[in-house]
Amino acid sequence: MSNAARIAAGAAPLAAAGGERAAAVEERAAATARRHRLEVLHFAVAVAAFGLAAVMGVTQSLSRAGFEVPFRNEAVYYVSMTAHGVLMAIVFTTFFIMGLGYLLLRETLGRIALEGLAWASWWIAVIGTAMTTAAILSGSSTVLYTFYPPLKAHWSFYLGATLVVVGSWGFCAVVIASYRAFRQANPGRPVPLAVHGILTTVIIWLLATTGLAVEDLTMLLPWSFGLVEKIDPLIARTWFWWFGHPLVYFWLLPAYVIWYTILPRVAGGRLYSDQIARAVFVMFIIFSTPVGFHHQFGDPGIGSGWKMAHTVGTYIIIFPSLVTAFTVIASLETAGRMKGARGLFDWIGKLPWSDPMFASIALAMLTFAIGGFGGAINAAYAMNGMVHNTAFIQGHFHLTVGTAVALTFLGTCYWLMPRLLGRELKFRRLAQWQPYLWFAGMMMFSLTNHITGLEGMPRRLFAVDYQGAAVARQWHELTMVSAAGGVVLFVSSLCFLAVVIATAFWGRRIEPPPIELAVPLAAQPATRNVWERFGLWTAMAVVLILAAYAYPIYHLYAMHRFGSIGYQPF
Ligand code: HAS
Ligand code: CU1
Repeated sequence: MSNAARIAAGAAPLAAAGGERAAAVEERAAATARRHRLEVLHFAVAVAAFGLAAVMGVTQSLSRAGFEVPFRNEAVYYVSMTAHGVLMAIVFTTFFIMGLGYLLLRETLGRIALEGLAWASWWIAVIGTAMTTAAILSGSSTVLYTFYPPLKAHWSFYLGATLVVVGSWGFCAVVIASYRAFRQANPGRPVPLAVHGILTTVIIWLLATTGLAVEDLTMLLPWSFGLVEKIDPLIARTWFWWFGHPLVYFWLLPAYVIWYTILPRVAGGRLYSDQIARAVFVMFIIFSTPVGFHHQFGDPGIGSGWKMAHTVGTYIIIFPSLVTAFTVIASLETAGRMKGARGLFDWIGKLPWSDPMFASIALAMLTFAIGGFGGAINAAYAMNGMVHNTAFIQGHFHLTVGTAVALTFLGTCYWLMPRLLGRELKFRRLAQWQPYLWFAGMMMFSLTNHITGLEGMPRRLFAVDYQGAAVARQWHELTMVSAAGGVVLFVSSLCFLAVVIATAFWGRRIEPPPIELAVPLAAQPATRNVWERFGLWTAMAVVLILAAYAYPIYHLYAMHRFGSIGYQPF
């Protein structure tokens, strides 16, 4: 129809209609972005922390291999490593997880309870992050991300970290309040799976951070303020690992939420089983905390029987991840079959490998299969003696938190941006390449670290040449490969940052696609069942934690303690 004919028929001219449509899309995109401001600001902090930490990561891997990067010396290396660990492992992850949690509450429950508290918590966590980062970069707090005493940081480091945790507790309160509001409004109805998973994450985080709070409030803060002169490193480490192990599931479970509730849909299939997923989350509540001694096999003062008990717990906590492997692979198989695959393995080829989110998560999962296997090695008392404090461990955690979790989060950003900002992804090609680069870089980086670790190379090492010592010669070539891996990872990070920044500021406005979660293969039960007895599961977790920790901790406090003054090596 020509414009004249359209006008005669009472319709708007084409150009005007197109313009109106574009304006309407623009308006809807802007409204979506306004609606998701809280989540977007959380993701923005996460991405900023990631970017800063990525720069540090590449300089460290080069420095370790002996390359003369700018400002290279021991002090700068350890400042950089502290910042890299804190920004990647704590800030990037925690802000991403909080943003994801708020988004899933808003989308699946319709609203977030206590949104004012959510905003206040964001501010508190941002201020805490700024304090801690400033303390690290000033050089006064070179304590690495585990901040073991007697290494001593400036009080602002500990206070800033405390504020980040306080902010995360605000997030926990919001999740719990939203869940309670849902239950009141929907008696008997099960909560959506995504919220089930986020609530589980929050319960684990609250159980975990109790240990950190004790370490911080009774030991690190008074010591750093000068109120006490000495600190007991062993007791501090014990409280730290009460926190530090379940911390890894605080990172992992939001990734599992994505694998269970978003990935099957992105792949074009169904979630294999909603009920198995819920059971998996419950197992994590019960078993993820009472296992911390697997980080302390080498520590004196803790009985070997207790270490054995925590080892058993560690092997139990592997089980829900094996079940997850089964369930997500089965879900992906449904996707391939729905697209016509008939053979044993041809469904794999039918998966959307050029979709940046799918590729990120599929590669994250493949990586986790290796990292999880390494975890089982770490957890064996005798084998741990071989790998503890060696490069094997940094290999392990770059596969787990550094890829299974981080690459899942990066891939999810590609999926989120059009939906939260109403903007089309810029540089789609880069987004498609980025996960593959990450995977390749991480294999070069981490597998070599596993091997050099077995050859005895310590972790957290400024330079691997040991000033020409013979033992260091066998590490040399593999460390070069590892450094090259660091460079590939950095290129991958730059691709990610380019896509995300360009999309956020200059992406074309589009109609925001709907946020749709995976549908399970079999209909899920219409009423709440045993998996939703969160009170019961938490009570069981508390009993197990007390059984695993009460006596060993009592014993540590009852022993004669000498304590140590603080050290600031640089
Ligand atoms: Fe660990 C040390 C044991 C999991 C992180 N771990 C660390 C440290 C970090 C860390 C950061 O027992 C260093 C701490 C430090 O600085 O000192 N870890 C385990 C065990 C598991 C485990 C048993 N770790 C994780 C996760 C982490 C993480 C998850 C972060 C997110 N870890 C240890 C021990 C130490 C340790 C010791 C202390 C070592 C020492 O001496 O210092 C288990 O939870 C792992 C179970 C996982 C699996 C894998 C399941 C696979 C899945 C994917 C399958 C899908 C596929 C899809 C293959 C059994 C779910 C492919 C198909 C397609 C078509 C795509
Ligand atoms: Cu652990």
